[in-house]
Amino acid sequence: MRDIERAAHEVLRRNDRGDFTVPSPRQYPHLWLWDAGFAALGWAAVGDFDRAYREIRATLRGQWRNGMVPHVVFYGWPSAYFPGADVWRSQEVPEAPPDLPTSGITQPPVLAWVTEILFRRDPDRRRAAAFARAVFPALLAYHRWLHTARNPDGLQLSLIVHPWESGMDNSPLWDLPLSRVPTDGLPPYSRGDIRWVPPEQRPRPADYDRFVALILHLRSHRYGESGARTSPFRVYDVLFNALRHRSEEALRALARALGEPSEEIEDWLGRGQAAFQRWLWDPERAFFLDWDGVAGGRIPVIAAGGFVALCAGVATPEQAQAMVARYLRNPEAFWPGRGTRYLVPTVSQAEPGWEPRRYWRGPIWINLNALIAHGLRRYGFLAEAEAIRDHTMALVEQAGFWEYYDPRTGEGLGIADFTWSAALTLAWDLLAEA
Ligand code: 9WN
Repeated sequence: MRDIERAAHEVLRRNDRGDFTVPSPRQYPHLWLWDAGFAALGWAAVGDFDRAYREIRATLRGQWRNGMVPHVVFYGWPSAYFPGADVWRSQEVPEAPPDLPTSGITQPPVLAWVTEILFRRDPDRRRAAAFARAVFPALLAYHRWLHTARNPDGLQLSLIVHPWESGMDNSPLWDLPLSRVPTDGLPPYSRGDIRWVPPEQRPRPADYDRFVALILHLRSHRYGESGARTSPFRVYDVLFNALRHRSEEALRALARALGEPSEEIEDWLGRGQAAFQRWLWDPERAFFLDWDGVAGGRIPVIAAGGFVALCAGVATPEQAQAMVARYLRNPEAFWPGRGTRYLVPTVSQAEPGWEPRRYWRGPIWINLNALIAHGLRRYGFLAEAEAIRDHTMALVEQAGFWEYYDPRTGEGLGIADFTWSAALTLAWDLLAEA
């Protein structure tokens, strides 16, 4: 093991709570959905498949009866985290687990993809098959929910109703959609996140007001379909749907390996692929853009999440080529050279909303780097994928496992000893070979 891998393993061990890994002991002391997926890959990369499987099971223990997998499972509640279980109040909703508080929204659907990687890589084939067989129905139910409850306009893409469902909380992508969220009469609340991280690296107060207002709206509809339909924030996000699609490729592979029927999954894949082309590809800008479900049009913001479409294979080779040439390799947008030194800032520098030190508005995140590199490799852009890997390893070696990094200096930002930065340093190749 290289020194950096030893250090990464140590972060995982410190953040390990037995059945799940906290993203950060202080800032995020519970289980988060996509963090758990990345953590499971980290555990597998150090050979601990049993521990990886426990991570997935702990995530699915939070699953609702309607299939939804919540973005937070509040193991270890109470804590200083805001908004906590007392705000979400999942236990007042009949679909939620009665004995385990959770949030009422989801997060990028990485679980089936991760499960399939674990299944394929586990040297103990009996253990792998037993695990895959045990979780397959829950994963299928989750994707069925994504295709039904979250397909209110019939676009065949899954709707997100809160920026937190995208995982990229305060991205400039949401500036316009969030501006429509009313905040009058919002009860007072106190944020926990700015106790540990400078406020200028976190979302602004106006964003938090809208995050909270959206929770209260969704909660008043018991997080059900009427709340999604009437939500003032309704977006079809590229990253979210790309990970849905990639996970459904994985589900299909699992179904075949387990001898389960796969027609329904094939059908989802066909619809998803067509929907990416019809709604999300913007021929004029030559990029996959999010669709604003309220205004009925694409959101003209170039953000790194667009490249994640490549890891789902939903772009044509020509589209991938255009995205790489026009944006990735362009130093006015994402490529280093003019202002930045490292790949991949979360938002193009050319965007007026670009802020290189503020959370999802410009800094580099290791999980996006891993997903983008994987997608580039899928389309044969090997040199670009390798450059992203080199930059990522340089960032963690120089600064440590931070939550995010300044693309101009490589300085670590947010919270230190962040789980997925460590886990994906270990699991980079696991994901890459998927
Ligand atoms: C809200 C846990 C999560 C990540 C998200 C990241 C951040 C939460 C927060 O932390 O979001 O879900 O409190 O800011 O944006 O991607 O999963 O690491």
